[in-house]
Amino acid sequence: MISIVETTPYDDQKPGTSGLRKKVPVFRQKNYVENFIQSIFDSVAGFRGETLVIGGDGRYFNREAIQIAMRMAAANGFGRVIVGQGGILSTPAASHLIRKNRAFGGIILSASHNPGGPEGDFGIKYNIGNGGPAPEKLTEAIYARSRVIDRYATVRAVDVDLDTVGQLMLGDMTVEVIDPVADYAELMEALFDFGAIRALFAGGFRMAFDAMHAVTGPYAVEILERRLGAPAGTARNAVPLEDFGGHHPDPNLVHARDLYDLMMSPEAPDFGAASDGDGDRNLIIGRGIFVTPSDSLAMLAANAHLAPGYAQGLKGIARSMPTSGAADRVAQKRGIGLYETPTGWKFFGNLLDAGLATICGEESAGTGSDHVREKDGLWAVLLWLNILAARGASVMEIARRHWAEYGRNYYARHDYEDIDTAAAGELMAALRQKLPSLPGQRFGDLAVEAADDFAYRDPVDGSVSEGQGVRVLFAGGSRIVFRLSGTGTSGATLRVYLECYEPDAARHGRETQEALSGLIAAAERIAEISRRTGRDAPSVVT
Ligand code: VG1
Ligand code: CO
Repeated sequence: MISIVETTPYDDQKPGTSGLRKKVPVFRQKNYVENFIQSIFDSVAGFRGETLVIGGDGRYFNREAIQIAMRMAAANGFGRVIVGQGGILSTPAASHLIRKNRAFGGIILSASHNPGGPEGDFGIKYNIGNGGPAPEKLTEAIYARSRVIDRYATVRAVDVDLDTVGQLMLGDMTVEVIDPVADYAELMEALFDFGAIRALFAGGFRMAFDAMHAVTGPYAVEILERRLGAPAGTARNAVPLEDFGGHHPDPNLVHARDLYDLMMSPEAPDFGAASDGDGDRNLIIGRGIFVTPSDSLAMLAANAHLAPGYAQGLKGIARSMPTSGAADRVAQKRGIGLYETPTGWKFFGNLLDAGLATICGEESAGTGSDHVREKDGLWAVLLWLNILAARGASVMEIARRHWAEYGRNYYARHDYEDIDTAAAGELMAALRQKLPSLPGQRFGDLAVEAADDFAYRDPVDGSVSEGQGVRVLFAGGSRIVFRLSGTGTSGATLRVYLECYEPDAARHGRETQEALSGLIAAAERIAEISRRTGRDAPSVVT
């Protein structure tokens, strides 16, 4: 029944910030998926008879990839696969299932916010037994294996029926097709005060949740509408589509523009939110106010104790380096630890496992806690709802009071997408070369105090990750960070992160781009963005 198939390696199966992401036609090459999955199995040991969780964001090619993964799991000796009905599992739901079932690991099929479809993007990510993304040591081992792989194991069998909940056999392996939503919804109910949120909706509170035709649709309908009593239609675009309706399922001000426009209009409901392709990110918009993800992290951390799951307080807060320092001020005031990690959720796992941090976040709209080992879009939305219910205040009031107490970190990210890869590499190399000469230089009112290439030493296992982004730090706490995206699939994407701190409440009503204009000009002069990329403006500002 088991067959060993000869294969030849590909040289481009290097996982990025979050798994291996490529165009669908790349994944469709002969044995491309098989090579990568066998490379995962060859890089971990001790899974005979163990459980593997498999699911994806429902995008084009999801079902085919799942069938391949299940056959290979059976041939490689796994005892059981748990798979979401229809092949659906949001990333945080998969993380929860791995933990709950004490699974050996999980395979998540997703390219997250990247567009889908036959010419769109696809991705494969491996998560370890703690429910979190494979750490760098393991992704490097997988990549090394993929470069020499010469055979893979599979079983010959008809496709598993993914649409019927139930149990069946694939070779000697059990396959359990489960409801993708139930366990996750139960976990949310354990963390938050559903009674208070139900009362909020019963009192006429209105919300718009945009699932962007991605994986969170069924989760949002079940939790917001069925369990919390929000009116039908609160979850919009709630049916997952293989091509996300032709859109990018990226919850930012460009791709979730309709929601933003609604929230800024006179008809705005009380609360607006969206999630991305695989359900691990969130966008939070109050009536008349967009909450930057960095601010959202700080505000959630400052108010988390209002939710039953966090009533004991937080052990610490972790944020990725480019995320603004707003959360640092909350940590400082509470006297708890603040950890600054490289971009990507894989760096939070050790901190959460060791009990050093309870809440983590990234500027890219990822927020989460120790309830799983992934960022979690709906979790953030529900924590906001719990806080709104407990405080009886609007998003606008909560934000204003937060800034008045802690000061405001004006923040924006400017993305230059799909630029020439060589030009992007040269821009970063030139920046790195400039680092020693930057301190002491002035750009308008801004004086450079320090400049470096961020390196991280994991406080738990001592591993070091270098080259994680160029930081230019100015006197007074303003800063610019430059890094290249590790999730794109065509050309390169330059991300420029801009931040300045304003303690004076009288100056908290400024327009963000205006507050950052000095930094925007300095970024151009320091990195020569327009000359090197041929672009005079970013493609996306968030
Ligand atoms: C981006 C974000 C990063 C996030 C990653 C995966 O990475 O900046 O914060 O962890 O996407 O998120 P990069 O390397 O392109 O900057 V997801 O929701 O797209 O899996
Ligand atoms: Co995502």
